[in-house]
Amino acid sequence: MSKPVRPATFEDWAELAKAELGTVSPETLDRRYGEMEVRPVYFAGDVPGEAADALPGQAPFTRGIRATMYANRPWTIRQYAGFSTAEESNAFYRQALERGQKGLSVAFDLATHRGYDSDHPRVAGDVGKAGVAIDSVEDMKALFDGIPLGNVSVSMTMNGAVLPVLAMFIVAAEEQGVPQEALQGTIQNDILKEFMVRNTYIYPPEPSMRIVGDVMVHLERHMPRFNSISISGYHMHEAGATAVQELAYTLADGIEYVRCAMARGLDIDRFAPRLSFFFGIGMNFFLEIAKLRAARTLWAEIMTGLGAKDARSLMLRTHCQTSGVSLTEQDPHNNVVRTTLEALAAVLGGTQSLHTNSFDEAIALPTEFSSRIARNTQLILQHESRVTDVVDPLGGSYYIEALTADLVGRARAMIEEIEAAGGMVRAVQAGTPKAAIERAATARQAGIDKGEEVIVGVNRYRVEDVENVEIRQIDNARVRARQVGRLERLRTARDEARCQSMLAALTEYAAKDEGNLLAAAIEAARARATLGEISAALETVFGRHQADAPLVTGVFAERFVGDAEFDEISSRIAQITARRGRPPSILVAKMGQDGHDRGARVIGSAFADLGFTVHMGALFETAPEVAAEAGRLRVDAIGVSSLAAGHLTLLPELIDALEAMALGHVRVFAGGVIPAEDYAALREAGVLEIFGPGSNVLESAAAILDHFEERLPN
Ligand code: 3CP
Repeated sequence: MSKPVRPATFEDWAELAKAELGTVSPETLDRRYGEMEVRPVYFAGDVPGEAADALPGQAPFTRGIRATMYANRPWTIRQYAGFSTAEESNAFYRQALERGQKGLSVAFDLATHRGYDSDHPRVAGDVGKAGVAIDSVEDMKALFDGIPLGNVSVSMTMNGAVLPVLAMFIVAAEEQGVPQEALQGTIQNDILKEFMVRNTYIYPPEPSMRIVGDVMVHLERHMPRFNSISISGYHMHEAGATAVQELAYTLADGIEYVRCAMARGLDIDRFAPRLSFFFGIGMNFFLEIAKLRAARTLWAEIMTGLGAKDARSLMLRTHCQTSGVSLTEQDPHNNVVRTTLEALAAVLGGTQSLHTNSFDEAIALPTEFSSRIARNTQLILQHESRVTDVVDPLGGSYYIEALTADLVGRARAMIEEIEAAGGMVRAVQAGTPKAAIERAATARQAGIDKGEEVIVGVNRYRVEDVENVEIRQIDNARVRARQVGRLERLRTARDEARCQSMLAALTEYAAKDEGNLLAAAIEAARARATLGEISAALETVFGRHQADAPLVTGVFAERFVGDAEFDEISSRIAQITARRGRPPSILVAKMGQDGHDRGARVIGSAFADLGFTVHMGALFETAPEVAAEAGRLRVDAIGVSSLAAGHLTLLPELIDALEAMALGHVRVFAGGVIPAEDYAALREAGVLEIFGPGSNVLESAAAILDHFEERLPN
């Protein structure tokens, strides 16, 4: 066949493909990505007309927010880090800056996130574990000791406890001689996604939105170089959202924040240039590139609709992080390859700032070695790969342009639907986005368990006896003791009357709905009120939010219709049920302040589909509370999901509490990010099975059933 003179079309290709495929139809090569379907090849006709004259640096910024992009200045290498005490994290930051990192990004521990001081009884297992413990201005000063806050931009991932943390940061800088006007950085301050997926909220949605607004107002007035919010899709991505969901929910959250600031009387073109975004970048290489291009395109359109005039208000500036969920515990050095691919996608998508994960993050906290490799991944991309030389190098690719347009169309439709139903605050309160993300996550897990989605080293090409990698362990009892001592000294040294009057003012502002809560928190921080005290002063008025979301059901079972292994497990459960007169029952529990509940909820949903009676425990319980709940519900087993390194403290505590309550017959299983070297200690404590990341749900269910069947009467 001679080459056609007109542009080639899909139909031309289909003819050639049919000849190659024989009896198989070319449609079998189509692939499904969530709600989308992609074909195996794209053509000029698939590229929307506007792509041809799109300019980088010009609205709608599909090709990038700057005309020169990385050709002039590469993205910021901004590694998220923090652990143990402020001093240890400070030493880590200083070394990272010396070794090529450009900006800082602070990870706070879960106690801090949830507004508790390190001496609070609810946080014994969490202090200093998944981030750095910060209780007071003194800790914040130690965290940035010797780091010039007027020059280095600092991102802080903080949402629930945004007021005390930002206040303490401002006061620490002030005492370093840097006025708030000169501070540069970003505060996450994105509470809506906390209610959907991340769970480090403190107060209910309404007062939480007031806090978001107060932060935006204060920053607009006093901190012009600080980004007042980092509207985050990352956590949705990690919770299993599809690309369309991540785009739509994130941008719809953005619309709410813009409205919130406008309702406070702020001028859109004054605050909008300081809104920033944060996306997760997974392994679907081209889809992730297109996602960033689509996000920029849509945001420019949305902001124009909301009345923005200044081009800077239309620009979607974003940070990206490679996907933690894509990392595997098995054969962990493969994670370097995964992270490199994801980082390249973020860069080809035009990110402003990037975090690359360390290869050991599915196992434990990063070590110095794994952190260096993660940082070097970006340095190699910047200095060796030449990908920075040309702006938007994939612009004009038939596939990338078609994919971008498809994502724009689908996410736009989803946003319109949310808006028509009253906006994202209402959707979050109704729980619809959370449920939709959970359905997507459960379907994906089923696809992995069935082997339809291949993960090298996990469900294919497994190797046994890979040597253990070195891991970082935090002695959290030591960190806690140190923090407790520091808190005692602080409380003795401060002017108590002044401190208490600042806290009382904060409570009054909260109750009367007047004043700016950030301004009041700054006063309290100056008077050496602690993070826990500032949070409690607000909690008195606002209360603490308790989530209560039903599990999605039927999604897992639907994917396994006719599957022999699924049916066998279901029938084992049916037999147990028949013999005992009730199904095996399990309480899926999270303990401490670890709110990462994606795994727990996917397991809960799948187990319910298999026939278990599943109770989802409340989040943030102590070990004795979980034991008491198990007693009240009369469950046979507890499945503890642990992702924030508290397992060595909390699981033995749970087993002791069960014994003390005469519930020693309740079997305890554990899953999550638990290093293999901790397995022996946990087994010794009485944990019957431990399921690491990447565990197959059906195999896990079968292992649990073995323990049930062992104790059944004949
Ligand atoms: C940039 N600049 C340029 C160019 N590019 N000037 C000339 N030519 C160029 N090509 C200028 C910018 O205008 C800016 O100056 C300065 O250089 C810095 O560039 P930037 O693009 O604004 O980059 P950065 O300061 O790094 O800010 C990036 C964003 C920020 C905007 C995305 O919000 C940010 O740093 N976000 C990070 C969020 C983060 O780290 N989150 C961690 C989540 P001006 O400022 O003067 O304009 S970690 C959560 C992990 C999971 C969990 O929750 O647990």
